Amino acid sequence: MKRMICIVLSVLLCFIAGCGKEEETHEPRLVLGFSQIGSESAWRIGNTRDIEEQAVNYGVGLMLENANQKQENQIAAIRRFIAYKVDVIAFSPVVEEGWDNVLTEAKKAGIPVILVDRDINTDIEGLTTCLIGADFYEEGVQAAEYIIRKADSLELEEVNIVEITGTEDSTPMRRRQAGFMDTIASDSRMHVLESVDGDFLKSRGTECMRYLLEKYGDMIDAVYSHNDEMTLGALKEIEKTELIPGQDIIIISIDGGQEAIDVLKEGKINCVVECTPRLGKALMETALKLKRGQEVEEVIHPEEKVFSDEEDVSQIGPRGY
Ligand code: GYE
Repeated sequence: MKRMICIVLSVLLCFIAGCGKEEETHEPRLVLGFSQIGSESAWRIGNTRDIEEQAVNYGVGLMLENANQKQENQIAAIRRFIAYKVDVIAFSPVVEEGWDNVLTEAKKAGIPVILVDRDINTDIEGLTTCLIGADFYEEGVQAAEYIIRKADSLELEEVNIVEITGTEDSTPMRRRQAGFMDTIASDSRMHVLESVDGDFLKSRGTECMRYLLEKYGDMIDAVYSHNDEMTLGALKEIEKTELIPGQDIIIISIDGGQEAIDVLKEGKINCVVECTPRLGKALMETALKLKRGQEVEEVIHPEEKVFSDEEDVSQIGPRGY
């Protein structure tokens, strides 16, 4: 009951905040139900904040629900959005499988669905309208191309890599791994000793690194971690040993949040592939188009950069997440 009151209040507030804008731009008002995965990382918290801010900017009434990493909570949230008859549903699926039933219900109710950040895997056509999120495969390619360049510049004959992966069966985990593996496959110097599941969490990054260091010790030449949180957690563990991160072990991360960029500047991380959480603007514009019955682009990938010790990292500005 309390939650429902909160949702209704926030929708009302968004309407009020958006009213001025509405008159100025003559945009139709709409209610957008958004199911967020959780608060597991700086990326995720930045993404939630951006969506909230852009909803206010665009005069969109936002019903935001945080699923605390659980697919069943996301399914329940989507069902509430359907019952509430929101205009558009958006969600960031924690994993790719298991959405057919609830999305078929949304389709029957005539509510368009936007995928934000992550994708789904389904055999049913037309359950979702579009995807707004990063090209995770390309991020994996970028990470691999960095390690290949690094091996060239250090004239390494062999590179033993350990991989700390994101949430099992999630899109960024699958595609960041695939892009990386496909790219290093043609370089005989590269060996992946082991890939371990760090679930995108800092605490798991520490646990995974402890396990990997116990098992492989100073055989490890490089760590490829699927997000900043796990990288920061792994660093804590490496710093307990004699090994110097950034020198004895090459560290590659993905996301590009402030904390990781600060550590990159200290030289303890070698490369950070950017993944921007700023998807709110594209989300609001797409939701408004759907409400007006206009065509939308099937996939919207934001532009992303790579930050590394190959450039003057002291010049990287504030990240905002
Ligand atoms: O890299 C990670 C987060 O899906 C792109 O999820 C997102 C990932 C991001 O928790 O930090």
